[in-house]
Amino acid sequence: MRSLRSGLVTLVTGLTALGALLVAAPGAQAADTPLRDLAAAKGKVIGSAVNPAKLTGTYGDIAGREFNSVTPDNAMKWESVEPSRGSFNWAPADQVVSFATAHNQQVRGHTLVWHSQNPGWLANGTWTQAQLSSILQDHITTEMTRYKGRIAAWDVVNEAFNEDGTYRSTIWSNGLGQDYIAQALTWARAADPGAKLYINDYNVEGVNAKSTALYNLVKSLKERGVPIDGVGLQAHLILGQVPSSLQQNIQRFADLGVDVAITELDIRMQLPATDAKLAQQAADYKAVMDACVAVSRCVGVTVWGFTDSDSWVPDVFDGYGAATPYTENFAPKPAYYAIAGSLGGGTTQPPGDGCTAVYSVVNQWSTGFTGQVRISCSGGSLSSWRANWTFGAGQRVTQAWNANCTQSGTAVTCSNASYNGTVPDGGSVTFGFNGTWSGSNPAPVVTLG
Ligand code: 9MR
Repeated sequence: MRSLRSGLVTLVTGLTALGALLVAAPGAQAADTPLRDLAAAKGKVIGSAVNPAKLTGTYGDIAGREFNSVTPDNAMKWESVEPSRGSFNWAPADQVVSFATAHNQQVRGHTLVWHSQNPGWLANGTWTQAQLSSILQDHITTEMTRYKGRIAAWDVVNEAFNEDGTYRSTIWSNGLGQDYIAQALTWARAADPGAKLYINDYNVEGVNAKSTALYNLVKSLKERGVPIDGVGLQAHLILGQVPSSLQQNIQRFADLGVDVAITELDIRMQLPATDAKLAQQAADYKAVMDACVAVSRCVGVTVWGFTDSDSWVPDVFDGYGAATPYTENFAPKPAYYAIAGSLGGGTTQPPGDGCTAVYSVVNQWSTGFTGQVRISCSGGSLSSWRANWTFGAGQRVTQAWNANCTQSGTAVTCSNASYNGTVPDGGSVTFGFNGTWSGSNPAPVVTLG
């Protein structure tokens, strides 16, 4: 048994009628070596989609520290950059590019030619083929020229195929014919010859009808001398369903002479997240990472948002979430350590590995509340513990039981009592306290240390 020296744990908000309970996060801090350093040592990219409005504070710190590539989640899409014709809004996209420059990161440009998130003026307009062609060429040229030299890779064409491998019916395929893809790539090369040009899609991670259609397209583009540098496998995956042919599929694209990138990785689960599901998710993340690491032309992996509070999944898949490597309170999840492990960092979860702390409010009245912290271990153990947190809204602890608690300013430290320092593997310890609050009573992030 070891004493837990450090460990970022957390959580809880979402009280069910003040009923309590909540999520557990792994009892650990980020591994010593940031993911980006591990990735760089392997010559790989580890990236995240980022929301430019959030790139400050803890979110910005993690984005800058852990990743060597960023992809704007929405800021470079057509509806974002040209909401009305001829009127451009580059500010959010600029923010991402400046952040990347400041943090010595690559940028993946996303995305130039898509059926979705196009501005109304474009989607609802009536265009001749010639007009549509010149609108598309202008768009590609304008956006790529603005960021020329600062974008490592562009998702030039996004989601061109149906699940059965036929071409998706879109404003582009309908208006310009299937060769819009070759035209777009050719215009893109002319606009920024230094950027790697990708075709990106989802449900093309394993060998299947859709990925085979993409394969055949890339093969024919290469044969025709159309500029194409890479294939993006989005990888919006479901827990326990990493395709077994992932590495084989990456390899067959690589063998065509193009790079491959995992561009939008997330692995969703039915909520609530449990330890077992988080362990499965870690194994799934590792499988994806390992497949990329194993193929030299797989340039790297980008996650589609790095925290669970920053993921598209809960908005789109009812009852699903927890798809990213960090909890919504920025605690690294087992998936984080799986990524680190695959990149050669070992699965170096700090002491206290397997121990989690859960903060909850069990009762609340006009000026006071009763709080509880439960420390549980599964796959680890503790011989002593200390739980630390900062109250964010002026709350104060007035009395505690089953722990010795002190508060200085906003900082609270609770250490074990003489009789409950031991938390065996598979066991748990709970302590409680009364406190005061006014205005709001948000749940703090708890650090075990
Ligand atoms: O993360 C994006 C989300 O905020 C948008 O609402 C959504 C709209 O389609 O697009 C999300 O990103 C998508 C990406 O651009 C292309 N592949 C699928 C991603 C998830 O929907």
